[in-house]
Amino acid sequence: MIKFVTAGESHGKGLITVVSGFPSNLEVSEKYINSELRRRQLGYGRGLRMKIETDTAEIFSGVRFGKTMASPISMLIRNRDWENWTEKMSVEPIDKEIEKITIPRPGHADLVGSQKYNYNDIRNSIDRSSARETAARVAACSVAKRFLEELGIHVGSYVESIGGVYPKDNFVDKLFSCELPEKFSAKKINEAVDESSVRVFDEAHEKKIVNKIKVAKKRGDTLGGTFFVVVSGVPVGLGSFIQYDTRIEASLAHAIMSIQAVKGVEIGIGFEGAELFGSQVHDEIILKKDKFWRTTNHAGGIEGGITTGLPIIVRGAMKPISTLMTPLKSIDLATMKKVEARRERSDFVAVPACAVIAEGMVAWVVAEFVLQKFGGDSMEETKANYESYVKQNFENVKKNFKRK
Ligand code: EPS
Repeated sequence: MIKFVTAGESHGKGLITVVSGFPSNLEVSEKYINSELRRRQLGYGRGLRMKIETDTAEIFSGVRFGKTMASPISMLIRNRDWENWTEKMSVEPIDKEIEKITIPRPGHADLVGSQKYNYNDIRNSIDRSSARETAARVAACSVAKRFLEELGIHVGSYVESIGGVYPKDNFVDKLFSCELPEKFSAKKINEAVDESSVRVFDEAHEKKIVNKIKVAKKRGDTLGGTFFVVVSGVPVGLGSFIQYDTRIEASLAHAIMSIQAVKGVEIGIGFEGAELFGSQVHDEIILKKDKFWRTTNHAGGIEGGITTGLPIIVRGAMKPISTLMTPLKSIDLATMKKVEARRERSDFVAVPACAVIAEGMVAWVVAEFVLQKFGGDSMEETKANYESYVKQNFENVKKNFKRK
């Protein structure tokens, strides 16, 4: 099965990821991965670090003449900022006195990390818990995204709200209709919102959000928001109700919740469904040419832990970044006295980046379930298995249930 690990500190030499389990003969390029990395770096409201870095992945292994060899793919993203941290983040012990960080920021991993790992310097908590790690994730997940594209499965994402600023036109209804309007097909979503400084559809909404971010900046404050991830071209039958850990929405929720600062996730209409009658929630079954379809997609493309063939729709909520320029109260661990939390260079808003990361994580989960179901050591084998299943699925149901 596919796996990835990441390594690296935010202000260390760089980030590394090792990706294994993908079939051979999948076309992968640094150019493709780097364009995903670029998307993660953008967004109005990011801090100065993004001006220092131009994240690029160097493929170290696993790819030859532009195609995977089925061997582990390893990648390195160097931290340009490292040159400013060679002493503070030195691998070897150094003679010089390095100032220790002793004041934890509320909401960050600073305190709990230090309590758990017996650190004597909060820097150790900061550097690995930082969302800088997501650069390595995006690199790893872009292999999954590339893999899915070969099967006609596309993943897109957009920002729904930042700091409670939602679009005037509530197109969420359209998102949950049975046929995604062209605007909401995964590919189109990215084409449309990647142009926007906050990854939203319309300019009026973008302006309102930018103004809200300006207010946050002025206050020395930060903002969170909500985002959607949409997967189109999904086959019926990924995931299963057989065990708790085989349900695809459980894995999707895990993937989204694993992203730094994410505090909520919904599949389909999620929490809204809890307030409605069953008749208002469930998607009626209809026939559409040679497949089963639904009149709506409130289920977000998943019933009984299994994909229905309609687009997968996942919504996530990111809390505001916890580094505040107008700090909250904290305790100095060196004196145990009440103090203001530490200020540190950071982002004011990172919801647009979070949506891109979520897109990658969702692609990873879908690729995982595709490979579990269809297997294959080479792309040719995976594609052949996939295509024969997709072709036969509807006919099999008809054959199995036909009255004699
Ligand atoms: C990030 C790099 C970090 C932050 C951000 C994400 O850079 P630095 O801490 O050096 O300014 O911009 O991380 C956080 C907000 C956090 O709380 O850790 C990145 O590459 O995405």
